[in-house]
Amino acid sequence: MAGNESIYEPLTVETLAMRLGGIVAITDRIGADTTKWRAKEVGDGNLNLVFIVSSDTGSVIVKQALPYVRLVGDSWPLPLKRAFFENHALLRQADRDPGSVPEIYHFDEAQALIVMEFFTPHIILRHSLMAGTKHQGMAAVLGEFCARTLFRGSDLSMVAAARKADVALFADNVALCDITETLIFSDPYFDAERNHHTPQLDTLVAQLRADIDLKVEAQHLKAKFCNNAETLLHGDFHTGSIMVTETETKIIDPEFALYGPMGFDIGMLLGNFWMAYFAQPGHAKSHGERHDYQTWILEVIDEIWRVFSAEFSNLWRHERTGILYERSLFEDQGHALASEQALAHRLRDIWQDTLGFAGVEIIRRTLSLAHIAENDTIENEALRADCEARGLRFGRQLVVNRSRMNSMATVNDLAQIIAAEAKQ
Ligand code: SR1
Ligand code: MG
Repeated sequence: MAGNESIYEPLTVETLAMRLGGIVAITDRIGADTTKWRAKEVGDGNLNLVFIVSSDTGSVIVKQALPYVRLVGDSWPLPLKRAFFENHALLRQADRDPGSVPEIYHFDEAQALIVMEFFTPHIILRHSLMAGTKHQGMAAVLGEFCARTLFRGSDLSMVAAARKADVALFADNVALCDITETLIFSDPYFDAERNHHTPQLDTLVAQLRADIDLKVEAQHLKAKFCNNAETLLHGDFHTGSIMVTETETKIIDPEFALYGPMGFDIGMLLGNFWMAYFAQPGHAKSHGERHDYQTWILEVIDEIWRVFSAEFSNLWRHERTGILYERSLFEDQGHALASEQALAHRLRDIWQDTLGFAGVEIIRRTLSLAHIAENDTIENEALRADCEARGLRFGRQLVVNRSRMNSMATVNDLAQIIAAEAKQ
């Protein structure tokens, strides 16, 4: 049984029932008769083993970290402790935005293993974006999740001692932070060993790597990421970390959790929606077939930002109990308007960071190690390169010109202009 073992051993479909059959948190849900258990390994992410374990009475997810990066193999070792950070992040997210993340049934640190709620019939959002499926209420869930977790994990809300202890706890998530620091902020900007890109992009890639303004701004964003322990971030909030049905949206996989700048999670999220937008022609059955769906994606982006801003503002007005912008300095002095002014300033900073982080996310998902299925599954290389090139041109604009972009309407207009440009 995993709970009694001290030596880490990866699970297999064959050994799982024997090793986990005594864990009450599992048997309570799927029964103690392990001969009735069915285990299937379904991990399609870059790092871990993920099993769906089911019986006639229920199902659970068993997620286990591997001691290396699954995408690359054992030549890239990775600490098992990421399961510990995922467990802690899920507990905090569940507290800050109830119902948004899977419930944890069991955690085994030695085995780097989390047993958690299985969301079914949900699918990974990225697959849904390729299929052209719309989801009611998704944007609101995502905007609220960002506002609640970012606000409630910061000095705007938390007791200072608790937040400082938490910063110290998550500061140890060094290896996963290093992946982000390297793959997102550095590798795309030079010919790094693990990089790869669609060959037709060679000329554009060379231009981007020679683009000094882009490189400097990307490094400013890296400095923001490394130097601003503002709030507990999900840390890898892309459309592969979201599960959906037509009406329900859930957030999974916060193993990259760290204290970082407010705009990072929303930036990564919006960057992935914009990439899905540019990839749509690669999934259309006929010319223009995905126009309506592309419009829907832009509306989702707009709504996520609107809901985020509204909920963040609501929390600012009603839950500002931390050491920043204390009510004793503002509302209690009759300076409620000054509090609104400070809120507007904070939202403006988050807005600009969001655009910048979205831009570097788009660029890294095209030039660095880890790409996105929306582009990778476009078999026609020339068409894939065209979709990716539009994303790259848009991403570059976000990074370099973010301080001159004042509304989501302007940014989505820019996306539409770039999508409509003649093929280059
Ligand atoms: C080596 S891990 C590559 C990427 O996969 C994860 O989902 C993160 O996005 C990471 O950057
Ligand atoms: Mg993941």
